[in-house]
Amino acid sequence: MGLFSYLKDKFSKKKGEESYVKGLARSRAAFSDRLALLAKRHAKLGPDYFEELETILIESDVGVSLSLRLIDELLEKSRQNPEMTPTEANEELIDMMFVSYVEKGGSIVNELAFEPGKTTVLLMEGVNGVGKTTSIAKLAYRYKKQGKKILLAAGDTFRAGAVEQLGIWAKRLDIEIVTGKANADPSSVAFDGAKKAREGGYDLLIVDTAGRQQTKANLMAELGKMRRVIEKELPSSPIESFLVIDATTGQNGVSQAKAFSEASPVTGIVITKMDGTSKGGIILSIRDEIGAPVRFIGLGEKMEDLVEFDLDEYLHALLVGDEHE
Ligand SMILES: Nc1nc2c(ncn2[C@@H]2O[C@H](COP(=O)(O)OP(=O)(O)OP(=O)(O)O)[C@@H](O)[C@H]2O)c(=O)[nH]1
Ligand SMILES: [Mg+2]
Repeated sequence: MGLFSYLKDKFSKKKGEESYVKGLARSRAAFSDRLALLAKRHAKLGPDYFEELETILIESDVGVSLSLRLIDELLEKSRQNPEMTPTEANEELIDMMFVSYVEKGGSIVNELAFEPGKTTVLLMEGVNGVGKTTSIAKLAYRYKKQGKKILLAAGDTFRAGAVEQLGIWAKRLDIEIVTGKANADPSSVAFDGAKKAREGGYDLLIVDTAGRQQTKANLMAELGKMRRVIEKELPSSPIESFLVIDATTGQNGVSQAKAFSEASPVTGIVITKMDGTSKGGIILSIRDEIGAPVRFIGLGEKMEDLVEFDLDEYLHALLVGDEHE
């Protein structure tokens, strides 16, 4: 049984996570509906079919290189099986998308790991405006609900208002926060946060970082320094760094993310604003270009609007939606 039928079957029995289906509604309309229409309009697989399919993939932000690889592979499969219909080809395509994600390897555990007696540190990185601070609030909310003792560090001292914005979230979530003065050295804030986390026995320290700096080199140097300060203060703590990417920025966001991941180690990706894009293929493209696993996705502005990434749920929501409800 192909993945498409498997997903349909699986989710018709167990209703898929609603937020996924809702959050990806625009992407589904742009991708799945177009695929279905394509299969309807073509009785046979031919050059027209493949050309249109390529356009759909690229327009859905699957990325040029992955799109071309998928098309090549599908062409090869259709040569081996000349009887293949467009509907079957579409189903093959979904299988191949699944494989392309999985074959990048790595852990599929998205949740942060906690070790007794240690503070897990999470650095949130990404260019300005992508949703770092909001995602920090969402993750803090998530782990607070799980009973974790959480500390925030307002390491974005570059942008006026950033400290205050995180402070508002901290208050709303009733979580402690460490702040520095405006234009303070972000590393000093990271240091204060790490020290307080160690002394206070916190389970999780989440550090906000600036998205903007005078130059990219400055930004990267700053992130490196923050990390070293934390490592020194919390030597045996697991440190994660999540790169936050705005789904609505498309391939531009992908190349920004690539530059970031080349300059500092990234252990996971958070893709925000999935609710605001019709180009849901960006998840596959990011995974293909950056390699790091997508750990969480943002589906709205509220603190509850963050879900753990799940490849099955994602593909289901993108392709099948709620037709079984
Ligand atoms: N629709 C939607 N909006 C989001 C999501 N995540 C963040 N936003 C919005 O995006 C805007 C920017 O979010 P911030 O969290 O301030 O982004 P940032 O990366 O911290 O920005 P800087 O601190 O300026 O670098 C805000 O208006 C958020 O409400 C999401 O998943 N969906
Ligand atoms: Mg911010």
